[in-house]
Amino acid sequence: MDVKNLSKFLSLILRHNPQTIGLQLDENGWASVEVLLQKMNEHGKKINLEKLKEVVATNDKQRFRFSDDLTKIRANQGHSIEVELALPPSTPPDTLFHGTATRNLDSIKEKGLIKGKRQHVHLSSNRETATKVGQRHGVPIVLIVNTKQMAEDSILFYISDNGVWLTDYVDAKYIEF
Ligand code: HQG
Repeated sequence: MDVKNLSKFLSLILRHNPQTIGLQLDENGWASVEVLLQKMNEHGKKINLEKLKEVVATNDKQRFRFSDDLTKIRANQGHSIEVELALPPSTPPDTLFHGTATRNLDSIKEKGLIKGKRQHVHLSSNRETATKVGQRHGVPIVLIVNTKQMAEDSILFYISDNGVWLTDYVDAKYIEF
């Protein structure tokens, strides 16, 4: 498997489906590096520590991180399985961006931004990134979120280790369409 496919597989098991290879994540989303390598190899995904380090280091969005002692690994964000990332709340910039597809607009106007299958609503710090996120779903559109007002209304925000802003829900009243 090349680095890109290994990275996609890691996203699958560290965010959505660890049981695919019989892996267990702890409550904070960490997997043992030793067990991960063993289980991946048992399931035909040939990888060693050196290769895993390469996947983590070269990932375009820095989706994964090792614990400081290199014994554990987790995805920085994007989980659908329940994990407690234990990130401290952070004060967001005055505005953040959310990239989506135009066909979602009516529903977002009605219901706001909901997390759906994921653990958080994801917001980007710049338009360019948000446009790319939206493109994954169809014709992209970037919504501007009044995060200053949300923070003033005591809504909590977290920033993942790879710079994605996370929150639970964005009411439509905070969105500029
Ligand atoms: C939309 C990628 C209708 C929402 C990115 C989005 C991100 C609604 C879709 C990360 C809605 C969910 C997450 C509503 C929200 N009605 N549609 N009320 N509320 N939506 O993939 O934010 O490459 O779960 O706009 O970079 O697109 O995987 O979330 O279009 O950080 O590392 O429902 O995934 O990172 O889609 O992307 P997703 P997302 P990775």
